[in-house]
Amino acid sequence: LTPMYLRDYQESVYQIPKVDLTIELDDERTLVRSSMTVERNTNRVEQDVLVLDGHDMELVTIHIDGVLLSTDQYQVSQESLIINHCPGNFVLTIETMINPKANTALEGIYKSGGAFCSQCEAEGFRRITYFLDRPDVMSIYTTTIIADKDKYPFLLSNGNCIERKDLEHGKHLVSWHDPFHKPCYLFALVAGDFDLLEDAFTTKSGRNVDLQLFVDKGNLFKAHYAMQALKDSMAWDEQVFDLEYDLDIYMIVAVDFFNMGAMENKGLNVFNSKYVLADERSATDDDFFNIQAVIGHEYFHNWTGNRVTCRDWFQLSLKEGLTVFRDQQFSADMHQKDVTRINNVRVLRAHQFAEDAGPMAHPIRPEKVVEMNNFYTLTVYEKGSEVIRMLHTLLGETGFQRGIKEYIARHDGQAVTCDDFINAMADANDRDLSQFSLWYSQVGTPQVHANATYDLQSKSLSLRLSQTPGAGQQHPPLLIPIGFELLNPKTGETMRQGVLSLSDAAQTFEFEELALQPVIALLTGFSAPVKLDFPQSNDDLLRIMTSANDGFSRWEASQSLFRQCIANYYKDTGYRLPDSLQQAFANILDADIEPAFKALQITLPGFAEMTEFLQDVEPQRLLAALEQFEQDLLNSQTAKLTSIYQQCTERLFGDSEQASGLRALKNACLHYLAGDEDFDGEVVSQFRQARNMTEQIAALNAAAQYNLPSFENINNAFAEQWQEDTLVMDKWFAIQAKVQDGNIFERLQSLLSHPKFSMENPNRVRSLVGSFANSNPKYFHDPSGKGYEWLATQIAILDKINPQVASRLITGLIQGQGFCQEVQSRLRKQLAGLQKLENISADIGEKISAALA
Ligand code: DPP
Ligand code: ZN
Repeated sequence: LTPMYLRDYQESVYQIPKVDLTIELDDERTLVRSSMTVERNTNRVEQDVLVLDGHDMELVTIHIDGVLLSTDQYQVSQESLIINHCPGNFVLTIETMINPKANTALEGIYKSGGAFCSQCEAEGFRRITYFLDRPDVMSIYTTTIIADKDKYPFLLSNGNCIERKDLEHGKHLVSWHDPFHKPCYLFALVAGDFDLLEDAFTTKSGRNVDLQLFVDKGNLFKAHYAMQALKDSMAWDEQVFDLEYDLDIYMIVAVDFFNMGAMENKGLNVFNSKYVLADERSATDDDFFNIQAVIGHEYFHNWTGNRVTCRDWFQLSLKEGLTVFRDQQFSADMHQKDVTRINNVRVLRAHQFAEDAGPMAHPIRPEKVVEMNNFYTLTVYEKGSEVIRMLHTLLGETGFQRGIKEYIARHDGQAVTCDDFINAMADANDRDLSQFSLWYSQVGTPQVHANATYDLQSKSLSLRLSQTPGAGQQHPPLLIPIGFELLNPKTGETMRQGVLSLSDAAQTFEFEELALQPVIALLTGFSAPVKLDFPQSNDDLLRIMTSANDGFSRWEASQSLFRQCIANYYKDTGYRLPDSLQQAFANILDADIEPAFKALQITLPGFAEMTEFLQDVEPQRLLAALEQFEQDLLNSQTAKLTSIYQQCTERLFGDSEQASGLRALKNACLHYLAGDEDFDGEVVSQFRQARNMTEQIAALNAAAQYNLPSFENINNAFAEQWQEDTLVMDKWFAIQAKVQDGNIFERLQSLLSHPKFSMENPNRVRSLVGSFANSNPKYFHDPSGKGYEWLATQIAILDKINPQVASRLITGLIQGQGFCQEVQSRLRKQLAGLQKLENISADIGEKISAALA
């Protein structure tokens, strides 16, 4: 396990300005001929050795300027091809043979069902041919694909199609030319037989762009929403960022076997079908939301990622943090701002905070990497986006856009660093952002402590803020924007609001001329990715909950009340719901607020969020506390919950934003109500009468959650109804893994040999194995250690098939830091066992070593 360090970065001695690829597709013997123009950018003859990256393929021939090299002129190893005594400028032609069918790692070129497709980010191109597989080597690609015409009528690659012709033996050839320089990680190839949805978009400067969406045969009816999302993304990026699309064609292909969500290859996005295919009957409101967000995300990469790319992989957040920020802003504009923001924060706090406190904690710009695939993390993506958001807060929308313009003007066509980005933002706004840039190198979640005193005499408020690094970390003070709102305690009116810049270890902010002692909402909009330590009375929280302008703060106040109460249940098993909480909960239920917002307000902090909030957590005790709290809330408000549930049902119609809000609220109520077995009949009728997947799956989920009498019955009905729809069957597998039933381990075991399950398909694996580890805390943390053992067993199997997927699933085993010692030692036992695996991958190897260190 040899790490690479950011500090060791060196420019490439060679560049490859031009690549011509000819790829003759075959299941097991695909021939790749790569003809490259190579240029050395130094005159030093001692640097005449060219080291190309390559992995897992057969080298057929090498030519330099048309002359075949003999074997003493180069060396091939597991990971590279070394060519000695190269001239300064030359044409290098390499033929390699690869086996797409045997490629279960799903990097490079592989088969997904009947189609060939590719995935090159981060380092997959080296599995196609020998190359300088690093993002600062950028080339103009011409790609020719040859394949059987019947089986593979569509042959696709990046850029514009320049040639098509039929060949003998039933084959055909298609050539593509991409006029933009790009790193090899953005190369893509697809060959298959698809249904095609076509549309067009006229850019604001009046150019026509053909839009093509390729899906598996028979799935066209599920492609319309994604197409609309693409057009909305294109229009939004023009309106908000003044960025226009640059090629004449934009293609998206949906495939079933995919390690990630989707991939932004220039002009030819490849998508996990989960983020394309949807119709009301088979997809939930969340699915629709995510499809739009991921389509947007990949589209937005065209400028932030493709036109301006990363110099090296340590800079990944340069494109990902920025592009996540862009997709979150897009979603917020397309839906309800507050609701979108709250959901972003929930993910961050439940999962990124844990990562940042765990053994794989790293800055948003990592400094040390063993396996790059391990750094496509919540930290690089979600915290990276929060860092961009803080910049947006500090500079304002106008200043931020000025900075983006400058960044693109300076760096279009280049491979750059996070520092280049910050410098462009700083220069465009005449600001010194050197302190801010510490966010790129710090590790851990900082804490902000707040303390307020009001002086009646002078009518002034003094707010003392201080900051401390995350546990076990040390770094100089950060620049932290702290949003605030001062509320009149009597009327709830906003007396002041704004953003404070906390830049010292401790600072005091004074507010004058406040006739009354205000209630303070701090960290409004979740203005920084920190933990806020600001104890507030229930009265203050209730005031914020009902009166703050800021939606995040209203929601957060209710969550604070809940978290505090759950902590009391956790500490004292005899604790019961206080009247004040009953009243608060009733007030939320009665409030005249948007249904989607109310749904979030009555959704309790989950197991993962609470683990962040407590120390040395005993999982079963926390689960019992959560369960009892929920039960007590239900008992105190059964009538109100039932009546809202019924009202929502009556008012539900269609696919509008309003309807999805009502569904969210209805299902949030259902989540409580199903805790009473008497509600079983209602659950069944919701299941049977459902007009869409949101309602149907919520009913099945509730039945599984409480193991209701009807569960097996509707569970089987669901599997029967949807057996032919793999994406819906993924939802079913996920539910099987969450059933609250002592026989869960037998159930899981038998599902591994279910005809619809396959360890080779990442979506299936994530649905069954991932859902168990992440969403069934009760049995995952079974005191017998069986849950950990079952997960470890699956990881060992998967590591041989697809190390990237194995590595994603290991999170539950390595992030034990919030739990008590017994749990931690049980987890370590499983990790120690896994560490002994023969030929362990760098992917899980890196994480296990970090966890056991
Ligand atoms: N496809 C992944 C993403 O868009 C990696 N670039 O985030
Ligand atoms: Zn991305």
